[in-house]
Amino acid sequence: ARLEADLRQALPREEFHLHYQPQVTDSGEIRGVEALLRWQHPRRGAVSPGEFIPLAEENRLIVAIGAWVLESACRQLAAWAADPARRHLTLAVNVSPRQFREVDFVERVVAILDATRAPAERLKLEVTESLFLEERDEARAKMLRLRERGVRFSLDDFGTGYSSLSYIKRLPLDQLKIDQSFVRDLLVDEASAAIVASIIALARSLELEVIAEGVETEAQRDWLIAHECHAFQGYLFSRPLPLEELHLSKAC
Ligand code: G
Ligand code: G
Ligand code: MN
Ligand code: NA
Repeated sequence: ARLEADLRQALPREEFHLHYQPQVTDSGEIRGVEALLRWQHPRRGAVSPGEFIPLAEENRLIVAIGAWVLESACRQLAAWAADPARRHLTLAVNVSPRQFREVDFVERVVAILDATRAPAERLKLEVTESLFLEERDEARAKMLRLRERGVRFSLDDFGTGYSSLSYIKRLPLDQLKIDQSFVRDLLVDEASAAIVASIIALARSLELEVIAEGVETEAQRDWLIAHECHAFQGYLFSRPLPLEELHLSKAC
C-alpha cells in the first residue's frame, strides 16, 4: 500500500526515467533500441519494473505512466530523426495490455506522434500475447489503425503465452521477440532449443522479423546465427543504459 501511494506521486515528482538497450545484428550494427522504464524511489532507490508495473496495472496508473513513457520515447525518436548518424534507429516501447485496452489508446498515440513529430515508422510497440486473450478483435482493430499511421508491432516474450498461431497470422505484426527464458536455456535444454528453432521457422513462414532477447554469451549468439536468427538484444552487447552512456554510432 505504501509503495502504491509512492507510485501515485512518482510522475508529478519526476522520479521516472528511461533506459535504453541496443538491438544489434550479426555484424554488431545497432538497428534500434528498446526503452525500459526505471523508477528512482527517493528512499528505496531503484525499484524494478518487475515490481511496480504489475502494481501500476492493477490500479490503472499504468495508463498515465505509459503515456509518459510513449511521449518521452517519441521525443527521443524525433531528436534522433534530426541526426544523420542516428536517424535509422528504431525505438521499441513496451505497452501493457491495460494501457492498450483504453478506448482512446490509438488517439493518444497519434496525438503524441503529432506533437513530437516522431517518425511513426521508427516506433515499434511491444505487445504481449496476453493482449489477445480477451477482446482480441478490438485489439487487432487498434493495431490496424496504428499500422495505417505507420507504427510497427513486435510480439514480446513470444512463446510464453497461449496465442493461437492462426490468430497471430491475422495480426499486423512486424516482429516476433523470442523470450529470454528460452534463450537462457538454449544450450542446456533441448526443449528450449527446439522452441527457439520453431519460433525462428514460424517467423520466416509468416514473413516476420525475429529477434532474440536476453543473449548473454557468444555461444548463444553463435547458435542463433547458425539457426538463422540475426538480430539480438542482451547483456552480451549492452545492458539497458541511460541515454548519456549509450554509444549508438559505433558498432559494439
Ligand atoms: O527492464 P527490466 O528487465 O527490469 O523490465 C522488467 C519488466 O518490465 C519487463 O517485462 C519489461 O517489459 C517491463 N517494462 C519495462 N519498461 C516498461 C514500460 O515502459 N512499460 C511497460 N508496460 N512495461 C515495461
Ligand atoms: O519483458 P521485456 O522483454 O520487455 O523485458 C526485458 C527485460 O530483460 C528488461 O528488464 C531487461 O533489463 C532484461 N534484460 C535485457 N537483457 C538481458 C539479458 O541479457 N539477460 C537478462 N537476464 N535480462 C536481460
Ligand atoms: Mn520488451
Ligand atoms: Na520480452
